[in-house]
Amino acid sequence: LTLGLITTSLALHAPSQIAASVKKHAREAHYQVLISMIDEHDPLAIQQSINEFKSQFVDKILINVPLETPVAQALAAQNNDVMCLFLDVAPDSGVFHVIFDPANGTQESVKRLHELGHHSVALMPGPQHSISAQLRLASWVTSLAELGLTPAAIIFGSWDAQSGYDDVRQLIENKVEFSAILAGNDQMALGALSALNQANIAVPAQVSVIGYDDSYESAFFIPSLTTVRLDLDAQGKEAVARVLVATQENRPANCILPAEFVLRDSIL
Ligand code: IPT
Repeated sequence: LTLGLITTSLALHAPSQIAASVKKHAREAHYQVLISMIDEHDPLAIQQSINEFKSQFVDKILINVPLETPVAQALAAQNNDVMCLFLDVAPDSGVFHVIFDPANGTQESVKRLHELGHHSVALMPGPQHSISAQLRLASWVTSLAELGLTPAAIIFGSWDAQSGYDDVRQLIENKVEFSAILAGNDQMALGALSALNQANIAVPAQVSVIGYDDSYESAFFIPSLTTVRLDLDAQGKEAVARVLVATQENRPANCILPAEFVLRDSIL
């Protein structure tokens, strides 16, 4: 009994935690997991991995690769002889999925900053090619607009600490005025904290920072990081449970997990 997992780089926070969760919950159901790690920009690589799984008679496949709706729909349609469940697609994609709500934690982050009196918020989403980064960005922008605000700046990153560091250096260099930063994930927020510290900008006294993910380390950043929690173990568990019982005739409902705001010391 084997389950397939197609994932982007396991060096990143979420993919590694999701893989660990999938392994654990699959084992409890007496399934082993075959992992195929691919380059995230390449839909052909996903199809190749699916073909390899098929040739090994693996017919239940979890796909944790950021996919825009047309690509996800095409993959699902081309592979209707196996059961594919998607972990990084838009809520309205129409494909079988277990994902996080891209709006509730992002809305709450903007609301909290506004309540604290912030009007100049710089947005540092993850990579532009990631559907989740796009959806989080869209939700920040909409939430700001509802309060009559426009972002002080938008600079994309690449999920890693270096990109958060580089983004803040760029804001400073371009003399952008900002009193708060919304980062695409906690690793980027860590890089941002480091660049702010180096520029003698105090967090949270001068600039507030909010991350996303709630990685295990985030409570130990200096200052401890306010963020949005993704329960990645719950995502793996729900995904395994759903894909294992799914048949072409009887597919369980999709699942949208909440992304919860976590208040710590990095905002004021
Ligand atoms: C998303 C994480 O929030 C981000 O930090 C990064 O690890 C990314 O995954 C990698 O693709 S969470 C994902 C389930 C949308």
